[in-house]
Amino acid sequence: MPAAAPASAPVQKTILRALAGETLATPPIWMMRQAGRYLPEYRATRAQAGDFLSLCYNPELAAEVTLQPIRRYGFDAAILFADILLVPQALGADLWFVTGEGPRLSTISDQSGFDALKPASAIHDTLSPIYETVKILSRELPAETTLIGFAGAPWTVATYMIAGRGTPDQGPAHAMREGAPEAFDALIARITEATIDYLSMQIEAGAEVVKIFDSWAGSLKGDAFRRYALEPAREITAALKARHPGIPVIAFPREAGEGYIGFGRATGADCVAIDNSVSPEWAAEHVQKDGCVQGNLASSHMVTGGQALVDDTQRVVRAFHKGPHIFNLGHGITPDADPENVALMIETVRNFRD
Ligand code: 1CP
Repeated sequence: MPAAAPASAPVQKTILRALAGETLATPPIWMMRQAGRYLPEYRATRAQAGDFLSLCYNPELAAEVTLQPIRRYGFDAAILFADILLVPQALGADLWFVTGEGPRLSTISDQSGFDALKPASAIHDTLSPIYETVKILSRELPAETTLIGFAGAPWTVATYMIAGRGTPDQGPAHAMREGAPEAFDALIARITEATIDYLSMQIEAGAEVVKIFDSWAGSLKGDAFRRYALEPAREITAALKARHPGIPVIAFPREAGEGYIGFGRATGADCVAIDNSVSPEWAAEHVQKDGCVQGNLASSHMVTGGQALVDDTQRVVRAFHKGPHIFNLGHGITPDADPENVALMIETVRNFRD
């Protein structure tokens, strides 16, 4: 006779169950940029740290801002507070933030720029405080909350390292991809290697899931999408799963459109995060059929609120409720969002009955 499961067997965390392919009655929920400027407690801690980068590299304060939205809202997951641009800095790029404008980095346009970078093995000198933040979080988070680590995908990180800033069309990165393809490929390979080591250290420190943010994947088309969005995600996922068997991976090839179809299977990622430029019904039909999806409420609802927020939240839950789903926004919450609207979204998700 099979032994009965002990009555005290721990219930697995909801996010991990969804990532394992389970369809849950209520989808687990977290929110991109859930620790951020829309929260007064975040602004207070950032002021205490001095500036954004000092906050990222201060393990106690970075853990504190990671925990703030968990305390306030009881999200099912916490995402490590850090930034995708710390990897370029660890590879030797200069990085600074201009208040009111955003990040600035030194630029790379050719082989000599690439040659000046540090080897991937050097990143831990800079990034070790981040692993310390993960260790604090894995001690301090509530038992039911999943800890997500993350990094930028190689293409998205490269767009910032090449242009030195965020760009509307990623023009400088496309120009280098076409004009200096060998140096560009070497850069993608260097970031890929660094990302594998960085995420691996986050997992060793206690991250239970990792997410790869490819915010600018949408500007890669055809063969370029396959080479620079899909292939690096596949390589990173395979290496992480070889080193840490069973570690769940969420891939976010933002604005991939048709490129979302089959992305999970082709990369080995356990979940594909969907932005809100595609409808939830389309994503349920074409992407969720292969496994877990995450998304995809428009983040503008966190600013505008009201009945439209409720209606669209219900629409997302309804569209995905026949398969594994993690509720999230289609992109990060913006600083002008109203914290009350976040509470309304969560209440709507958790009270949903079909
Ligand atoms: O406090 C501040 O003023 C800084 C705002 C801020 C925050 C809160 C930045 C600057 N980064 C972050 C944290 C951050 N960044 C997290 C923490 C965890 C959470 O989600 O709560 C994460 C996951 C990121 C990821 C990130 N950084 C991405 C990928 C996701 C996305 O939004 O597309 C990107 C592209 C960045 C770069 C970056 N960092 C910060 C800004 C303003 C930007 C975008 C710059 C640009 O494109 O112009």
